[in-house]
This record gives sequence, structure tokens and C-alpha cells, in this order.
Amino acid sequence: MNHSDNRTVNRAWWKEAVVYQVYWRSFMDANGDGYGDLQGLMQKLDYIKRLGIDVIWLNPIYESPDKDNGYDIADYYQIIPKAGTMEDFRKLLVKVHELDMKLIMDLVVNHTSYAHPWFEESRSSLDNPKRDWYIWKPGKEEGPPNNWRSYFEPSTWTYDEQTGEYYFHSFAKEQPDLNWENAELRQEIYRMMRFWLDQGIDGFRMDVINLLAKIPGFPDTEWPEHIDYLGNNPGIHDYLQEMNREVLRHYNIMTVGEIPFVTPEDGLLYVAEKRQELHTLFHFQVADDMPAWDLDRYRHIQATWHDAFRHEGWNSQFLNNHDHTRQVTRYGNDGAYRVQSAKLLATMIHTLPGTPYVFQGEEIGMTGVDFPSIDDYQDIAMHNKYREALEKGGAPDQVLRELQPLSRDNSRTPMQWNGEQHAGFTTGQPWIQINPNYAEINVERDLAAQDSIYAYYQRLISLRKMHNVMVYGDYADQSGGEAHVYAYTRSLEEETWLVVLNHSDVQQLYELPAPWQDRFQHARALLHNYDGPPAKDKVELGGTCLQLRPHEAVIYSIID
Ligand code: ISL
Repeated sequence: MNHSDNRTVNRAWWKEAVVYQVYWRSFMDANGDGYGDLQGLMQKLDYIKRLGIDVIWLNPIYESPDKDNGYDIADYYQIIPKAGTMEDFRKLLVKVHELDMKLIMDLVVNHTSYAHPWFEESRSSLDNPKRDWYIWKPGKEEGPPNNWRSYFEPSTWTYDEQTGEYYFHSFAKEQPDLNWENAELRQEIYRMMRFWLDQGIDGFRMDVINLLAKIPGFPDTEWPEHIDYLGNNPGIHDYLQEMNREVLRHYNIMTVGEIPFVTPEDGLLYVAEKRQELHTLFHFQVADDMPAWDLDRYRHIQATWHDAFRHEGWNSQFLNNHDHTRQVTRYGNDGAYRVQSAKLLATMIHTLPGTPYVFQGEEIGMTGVDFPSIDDYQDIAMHNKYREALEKGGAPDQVLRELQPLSRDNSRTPMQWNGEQHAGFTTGQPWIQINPNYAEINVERDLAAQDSIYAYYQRLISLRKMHNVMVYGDYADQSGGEAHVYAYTRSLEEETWLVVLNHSDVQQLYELPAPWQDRFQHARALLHNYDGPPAKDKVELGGTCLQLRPHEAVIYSIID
């Protein structure tokens, strides 16, 4: 297929797919223990298929003490009992494939749980054969080996009495980092990866995969609070190219790296096709670095990543996941314009370049939550940050209010299936409170309404199956001077789409680009998020302006 600028685009199933993220512990509980599980997920596969989904990303289901909700693995070859059994997993995979969907698993190999037998052996003695599978250092001047801080703790080091040394952890002290310099450890990881790929899974989402390599010598840093020193260090690409040689290239799979701290240029080093490392990535220049909606900043980010990846990389598009507050609350309007806003954000994510990710519940416009007490929160990151702030003299109520908007628990409240007890998620006591708005916002209501957010996602996703321009079309920003209107085109061969989005609570005007003012009379509105006529019929001021209602989103096909 020729690209609009005459370069050939390599087509691939994972470039054309829409991915649905299942945070299983909050998705559907089949056995009434208050946790979602694999059998509950199996009950809801038709619901996911009906949305038009191609790939399911399943958060970690491995044996774990669950200090970080499964991102602290104690056995890579066992299923955590609260999720189910290996037999449940195998049945799930068969059913997913029977529905012509694919399943990618979460690969967490930067660290394990401190309860993993490998770590228990490693910590047992200085000369244990697995000592070097983790990162151990003697202290310095009565303190840790250096001044780095971790994602979840004031220090990346924890002292271990047993051998009088410190071990390294990029996250919680319960999550010791593996030492990827150890070739034996790497081979053991590759063996585990082959085990899961030989089960028939269709790929991996790779947890903080750019953290595997550490700065040589672990020198002190001038800015401990800026933890980007944890990632993108010398040797990381050698590891990923070895992983590709040893495992990835031998399977028809999809790999998406979770890659914090990267610019577009650095990101391309992980996903450029010729480098044979990963297929695609999540960057965090929005989710980690843009606390609230900022259209100018977002447009700049989209343009720089598109320009860098245009011919040899492949991006992902997301605004929320299990770590980041629900998008309609964080970046949209979850009040008077919740429905329009949810549809607008979906339109944006699905029409920008890259593979779009749907986080469970965003397809019905689920919102963030403000629990009244710190005791209602379950997330280890929230509790560690809360404790650290209080130790620094923070006032409990003030600290809670400050942490609430970006708490990871905003996205971890259970799926809202209906307006009955516990939103139909469980017959038991849910592991985390249900969002109190479940009576108004739930699947049952959305499935019953023609103009629901769910129905809009169905139409949006179905467009992708019919129009390659949505997948492979070149991107160009067409926004005018209006601060709240984001407009852009996607063009491929003879087809051009114009997407126009009003990211505000008030009406806005969008001046059509001059080259299209006469052509626009023939434009067709393929999808819009209001029930009235598309904004095209509102052309006023001589037919060159669109009059956009609050949070109005429209996709036009501009026919030559
Ligand atoms: O949560 C974040 C910011 O609030 C993210 O930066 C996130 O911690 C980071 O992207 C790494 O996330 C991944 O690894 C963590 C785990 O807690 C997260 O759930 C996982 O998505 C450690 O495995």
C-alpha cells in the first residue's frame, strides 16, 4: 500500500487492531470472593467482542503476594488463586481465539516479588548461586549505596540484615529489581517467555521494559526527585535485541513496551522496525507529564511523535489505564458534558496515528472517584506517598486532597455492569469500593440506549475496519487560532478525513482551512457526538466557519 508520501507502509495486524485492557481484579467476579477473575472475564467476552475489539491486554495473573496488585510476581508459572487456575486460563485463551480475538499478557521482568524463591535464595547468603540475579551493594557512610529515589519509596535501596547489604528496587521494597547483567537470569526469563508464548498467547505488554539496564556504578545524582535516571540506560537495547533474537522474532506476536521518560527520538530506538526490538510502545509525555488537559501541549506532543515515527515506528494512543485516572475526569468533563466528552476523547484517541487502547469502563464513560478516607484506598503507591507526605509534616486532609486526583485507584474501581448491588460486579464484598455513581453509569443502561457512549465506541471502532486512512493515513494538524479547537487530517491515497474537536464547555468557531472551503460542501460527516445535524450544516459567516457545540466531535470525509 502506498503511503500518502509515496513510502510503502508495512501493514501488520497489530497496527490495525483496537486493544481492550482488562484489569481482571476489577472486571467481573464469578465466584463471589470480591475479586474479579478469569471465569468472570469469560462470562463477558461477548461484551468485549460486541464492542469491536481485536486484542485483549490482560494485567498480570501470576502468583503474587499482591503488594502491587500483581506487579510483584512470586511465580511466573502459576496463576494467582484469586484470578483462577491454569485450566481457567487455557479455557479463556481458547474462547478468546474462538471469538477471533487475540490475548496479550503483561510481562513484568524488571523486578519480581520479594517472595519469589529466586529472591529468597539470592538474599540467603553472599555466595548463593542466585545472589547476582538481583542487585546487591554494601552501604556507604552508614547509609544506602546512593541517593536515588524509587517510584514508590524515598530510596531505591533497602537494607537486608541477613547479609548486611542493600538490595535495589525501582518500585516498592517488596519488588526487588532483577539484575539483567546476569546472562543466566536473562536466559531464565527467555525460557519463561517461551512457556507463555507456547501456550498460544499473542504477545506481551512489557512492564517498564526500559528500566532493565541501570546506570553503571550507581553514582549519586544531583536531582534524586527526577527519577528518569531509572530508565533508558546503556545496555538496554542490547538486552532487547537479544530478547528479540532469542524469543520474539520466532512468534507471530505483538509487543508493546511501557517506556516512561522517553522523547520521540529515544522512543524510536525501541520500536524502529529495522532495529528488531519491540513493535510499539506507550510513552508517558501525556499520562505522567501532563497533569490536566492542555491542548497546545497535547498537539505539540502528537506532532513530534508523528514526525519522529512517521516512516519507521509505530505508536500507541491512550489517555488512561490502571495507573492513570479515568480520562473523562482527568482530561474531559465528567459533569454536565460527560457523554459528549467521553465520545470526543474516544474520537481523538481512535483517529490519531497509532494503535488505540480502550481501558475497561471508558466505553461507558466511567469516572474517577474521591473516597472520603485514606483507608478506602488500596494502592501501595498512594499509601506510600501519603505516609511520606505526613512524615514531612503534611496535614492528613490536605495531603489526601492533593493525592486523590492522580491516585491509581481512580481507575481501579470495579466495572459497573448494572444498577444493582455492587454494580453487578460481585455477589461478595468488593476488594475496593464501587464508584457511587454506578446507578447512573453502567453497562446495562448503555446497552439499552442507541446514543450511548458504548454505541458510539462501536461505530467508531467499526470505521477502522472499513477505512485504512484511520490506521495508515498521514497526520497533519489543521487547528486554527482557537485555543480549544483541535482539528487535524488523516490522508491516504485519495481519502482525506478531517477531525474537528471542541475541547471546551462552550461553543467555539472553527475556520475551515482555505484550500477546503469550497470542497467542504461535499464533505460527509462520518461520525459525530451530538444528535443534531453535523456541524457542517452550521456553516455560517460565508460558509467558512464551523459552529461547534460544547465538547462536539465530528469526523468528516473530505471527498476530492
Ligand atoms: O503509576 C504511574 C504514575 O502514577 C506510572 O508512572 C507507573 O508507575 C509506571 O508507568 C510503571 O507502571 C508499571 O509498573 C509498576 C506497576 O505498579 C504499574 O501498575 C505498572 O503499570 C511496577 O511494576
